[in-house]
Amino acid sequence: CFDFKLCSLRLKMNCANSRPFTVLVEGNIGSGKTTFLEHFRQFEDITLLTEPVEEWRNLKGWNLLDLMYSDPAKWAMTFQAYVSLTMLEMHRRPTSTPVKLMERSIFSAKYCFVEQMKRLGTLHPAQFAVLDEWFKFINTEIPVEADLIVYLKTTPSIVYDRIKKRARSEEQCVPLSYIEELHKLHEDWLINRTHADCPAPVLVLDADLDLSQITEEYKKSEHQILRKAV
Ligand code: DGT
Repeated sequence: CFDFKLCSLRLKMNCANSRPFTVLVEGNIGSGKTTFLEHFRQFEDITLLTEPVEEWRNLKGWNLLDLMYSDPAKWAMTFQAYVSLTMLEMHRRPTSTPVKLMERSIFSAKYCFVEQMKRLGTLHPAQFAVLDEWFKFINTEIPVEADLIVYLKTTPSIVYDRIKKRARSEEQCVPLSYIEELHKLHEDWLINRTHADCPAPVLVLDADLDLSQITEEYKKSEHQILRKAV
């Protein structure tokens, strides 16, 4: 298909430019992004960059994730500013391998989470405007490369149950409606393409499957992520 040919072309160009083939792993909260990255640990020549949640939970002793969920109107801006910084650092981190797999991106932070906070009113329009200007500056002035997006598509009620089961303390107050809205924002960005800017072709996987079946689903992405595509 067209997307696959585009990926192969990008991979060949990357080899010539010696920058890694960069894959962004996206999906709702609890869609299994970390498990997906872990699946690729068995392969050589891949750098796995998991999301810096632990940094968000402990910045000089402050749990910004908890502050954001406990009092979003007060802390959303601070949290989002730090998310942007840590994400940008991951995008720019040099890697010595030909493939780089990254959990989330500055794009999902902007198109899903910041958009959600704007709609909910937890970000004041002026705060949104500042984050928007930062995003535009980064997007035009700092190279943020992406060659493929893997979208772990899920049903909101299924990930909601997973979130309840894993019981991350900060997320206990997250209602199903929040997950449903976040799902729509991922769909708008990656499937309906409502933003002009989707940085790479999108491969959609069924991430509703349970752990006993998910490995087969993940395998469908191997040929596009590993160098078999060259
Ligand atoms: P996984 O492996 O798919 O279960 O991934 P999660 O759920 O551990 O990771 P993720 O990125 O979906 O979410 C981690 C937590 O951080 C979750 O409570 C949502 C929150 N989060 C992640 N990125 C952002 C962001 O840009 N803004 C806001 N407000 N929250 C974010």
